[in-house]
Amino acid sequence: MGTENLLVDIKDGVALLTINRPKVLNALHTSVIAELQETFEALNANPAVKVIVITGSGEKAFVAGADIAEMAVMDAQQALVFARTGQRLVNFIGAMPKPVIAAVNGFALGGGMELALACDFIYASDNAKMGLPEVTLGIMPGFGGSQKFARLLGRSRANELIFTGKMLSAAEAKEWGIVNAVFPAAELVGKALETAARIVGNGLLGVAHAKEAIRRGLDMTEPDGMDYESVLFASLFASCDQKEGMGAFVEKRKPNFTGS
Ligand code: CO8
Repeated sequence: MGTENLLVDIKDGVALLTINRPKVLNALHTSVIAELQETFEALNANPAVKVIVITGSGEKAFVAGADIAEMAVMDAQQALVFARTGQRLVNFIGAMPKPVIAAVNGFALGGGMELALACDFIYASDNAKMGLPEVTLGIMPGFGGSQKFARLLGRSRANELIFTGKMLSAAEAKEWGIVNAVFPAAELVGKALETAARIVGNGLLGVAHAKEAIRRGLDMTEPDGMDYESVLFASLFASCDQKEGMGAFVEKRKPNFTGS
C-alpha cells in the first residue's frame, strides 16, 4: 500500500506512514498534501489500523516545509487555497479518533513542523531541528503554526520562535515541551512503534474519547471542558470495552478489547 510519494506499512494494528521525497527533504508539494489527505482518510477507515506513526524518508529530514519551488510562483488566491488545503489536512489529523505519533527524524520546518504539531505527540531524533522559518522567506506560518504554537508554548515563546525563524535543536524542543522524548536517530522509529503497540493494547474507544476531550476541551473554558469530559466518560459505560476492561481486572486476566 502507498502512493507516489508515500510509503505505508501496516503491521499488528500500527500503520507506519513514510513521506518519501528525500531529494527535496520530503517537501510538501500540493500533490503530497493530497496524498496525505487521501491516505489518512483511508487509514482512519481501515479497521486493521489502530494507531499511525508518521516519519520522513532519508537521514536528513522529516519534512523541510511546504514546497518552496511551488509556492514561489503563487498569487494570493492560490496561496489561500494552498493554506486551506494544508489546514484541512492538519485539522483532519487532529480530529481523527485514531492516535497519530510523529517521529521527527531530522528537519521539521514550516509546513513540516505544522504537520508534526497536528499529530497527538512528537518523538524526535537527536539530530532533529525544528522551527517555523517562514518569515525568512517573506511569509508567515499558514498550516496552523501560529495558532498551535501560541496554545502549546504561550505567546512569548511562540512570538520569539516565529519572529526570528530560528531552529530549535531536539534537546531545546524537548525543553520547550514541543517533543515528548528524544532518541538516537537509529532508534527513533522503533521507539515510536513500541509506543504505538502499547496504545494498541488498550481500550481504543477510551483512547479516542480522551483524544476528543483533550482536543475540544482546549477550546473551552475549564468548567465546560469538565462537563464535556463527564459526558464522554459516562458514554464509555455503555461500551463492550468498559465491561471487558473491568471484568478482566476483577477476573485477574489480560483484557481483550474490541474497540466497541
Ligand atoms: N521546498 C522545496 N525544496 C526544498 C525545500 C523546501 N521546503 N527544502 C529543501 N529543498 C530542496 C533544496 O532545494 C535542495 O534541492 P536541490 O538539491 O535540487 O538543490 C534539496 O532539497 C536539499 O536541500 P539543501 O541542499 O538546501 O540541504 P541543506 O542540508 O544544505 O539545507 C535546509 C537543509 C536547512 C533544511 C534547507 O534545505 C532549507 O532551508 N530548506 C527550506 C526550509 C524552509 O524554509 N522551510 C519552510 C518553507 S515555508 C512553509 O513551509 C510554509 C508553510 C505554510 C504555507 C502557507 C500557504 C501559503
